Amino acid sequence: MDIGFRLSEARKKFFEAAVFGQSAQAHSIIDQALSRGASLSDIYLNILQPSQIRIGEQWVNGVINIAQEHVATSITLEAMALLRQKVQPPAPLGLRAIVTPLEGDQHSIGARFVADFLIMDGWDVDFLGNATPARDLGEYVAFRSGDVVLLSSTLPEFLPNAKAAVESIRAFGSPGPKIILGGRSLLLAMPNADSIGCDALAISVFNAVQHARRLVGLSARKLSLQQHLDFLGRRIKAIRTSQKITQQELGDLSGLDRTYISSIEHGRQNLTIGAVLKISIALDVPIDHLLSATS
Ligand code: B12
Repeated sequence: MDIGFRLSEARKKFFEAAVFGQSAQAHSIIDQALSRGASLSDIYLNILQPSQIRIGEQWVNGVINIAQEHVATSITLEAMALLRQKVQPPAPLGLRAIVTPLEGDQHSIGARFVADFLIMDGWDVDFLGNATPARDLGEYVAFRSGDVVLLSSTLPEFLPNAKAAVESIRAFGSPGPKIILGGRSLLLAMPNADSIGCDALAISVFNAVQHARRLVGLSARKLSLQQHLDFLGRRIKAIRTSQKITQQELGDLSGLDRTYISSIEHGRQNLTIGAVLKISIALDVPIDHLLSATS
């Protein structure tokens, strides 16, 4: 990537264009990032996702209103549609994945991310953009002979709908497709895969791809060290912010420097197992909760 180009600058500019409805400006920022060497994955995870999270923070704090959230979300969706046209998937796998938000959950962008990362991995993907009622989902999956179904859950209150979705899919015959449940709500409430009846739980898009491959008997694509560090950093940040503690407070609780915490969260620190352990104790989560999703 062009060393003069900074994803953080593109992120800031994209966010500002999106919340003010400047669609053409937002798209040219994405084009510029691409032309300066950013990968599709960089753009999704380091520009679009953080921009959506910032929208959520500003919306909750009353800095932007719901109309600005709507226009920004729609500009993000447009940017993703344009980026999808640039995907050059590897050889098609000949396998179909069906991706949908859970019934009741109106958040669809995370599901769209998962769908697009699967496309980049060579899957045929049916993306059901809206929260799909369990019964209709079961019928659709059977009709399309899906190999893997990925259910996306953002709000924990709709997690119980995962069980109904799984039962409906399984009712159409055995063994049926493999089913993966994932999304932001799993950071807040880790359900039991067996009681829901799904084959895997996962949080990141990389895990979505890895589990989907594993469940259909394909070898998992190895993640690079940088992808592991990026994921671990995002995971720590998500748990820290969900607990409403600052980087300084996490530093104090774990005995690590605030700047060190900041570089971990940005995926710039190749940290030791000892440091991961200190952070897991400070956040009061098991160490494998931080590491498992990266394995
Ligand atoms: C845009 C948005 C909306 C839009 C959604 C539009 C759309 N088409 O998606 C609208 C306006 C509809 C909306 C509504 C609501 N929202 Co809202 N929303 C957001 C916002 C700002 C962005 C969501 C987003 O696009 N994130 C970016 C994506 C890429 O991230 P992601 O979803 O986490 O997905 C990633 C991973 O989770 C993972 N993943 C996702 N799915 C899957 C699936 C599998 C299988 C796997 C492996 C991985 C995986 O991969 C993705 C890439 O890394 C978030 C803020 C935030 N922090 O996310 C709030 C947020 C999620 N919303 C929130 C709330 C409270 C609501 C409402 C209840 C508000 C209200 N009072 O009405 C309603 C709920 C309506 C409903 N029934 O669902 C809260 C949730 C709080 C909580 N309890 O967790 C948030 C966090 C805002 C906040 N800070 O309070 N929202």
